[in-house]
Amino acid sequence: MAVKLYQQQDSGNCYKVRLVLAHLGEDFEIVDINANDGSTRTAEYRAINPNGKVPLLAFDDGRTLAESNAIALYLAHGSRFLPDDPWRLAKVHEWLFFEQYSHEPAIAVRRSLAIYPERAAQATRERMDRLLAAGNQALEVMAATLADRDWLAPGGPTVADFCLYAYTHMAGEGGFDLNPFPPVERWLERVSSLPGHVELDWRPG
Ligand SMILES: N[C@@H](CCC(=O)N[C@@H](CS)C(=O)NCC(=O)O)C(=O)O
Repeated sequence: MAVKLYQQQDSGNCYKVRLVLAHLGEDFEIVDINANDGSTRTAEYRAINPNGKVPLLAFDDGRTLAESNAIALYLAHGSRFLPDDPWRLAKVHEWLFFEQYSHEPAIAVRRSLAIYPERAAQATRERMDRLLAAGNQALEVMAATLADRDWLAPGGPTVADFCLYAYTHMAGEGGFDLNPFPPVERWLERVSSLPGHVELDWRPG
């Protein structure tokens, strides 16, 4: 079934989906849409995603799926990147929920405040300090797990690694220093060395 990915190239949430699709070897069509200039908030776009955000996966039978981590879980269903075993699967979910509540809101948001000129006015010193502390705490949690195993969820690489890789590998753009977290640096190297890996293919100008 043909699938379209509505996305913005520099968004880590969208990169997660491209990364999962690349590992699965699935074809897809890209529809670029600017998430910074209001294009995701038009009535036309809200008709397919009422939440007005990217990424969005759209199938040719009219079905749509939003939320990057839900998309990753759906795409990876039945593949080697999503365990059947209930415990290992629960650990994948644990990391994906962590990513959305404790990681992305700090690391991705600080990055967007740092790199998008249109968001600069919102980057107050107090907010940036708070996001730095919260992001470092998330990195500490990852480092503690990765100190004694290779992948976030036990048993091998899963969508948890792909989804957490996205904003962790661009944390430097948000002013985060990964040097104090060697297990995280080694894990980034491991994820990017997997066969089938694709780069973000965008750098701040
Ligand atoms: N929880 C969502 C977050 C998606 C999200 O925040 N997307 C941003 C781009 S990274 C967006 O579309 N922003 C446009 C807007 O909120 O108007 C996910 O994981 O997919």
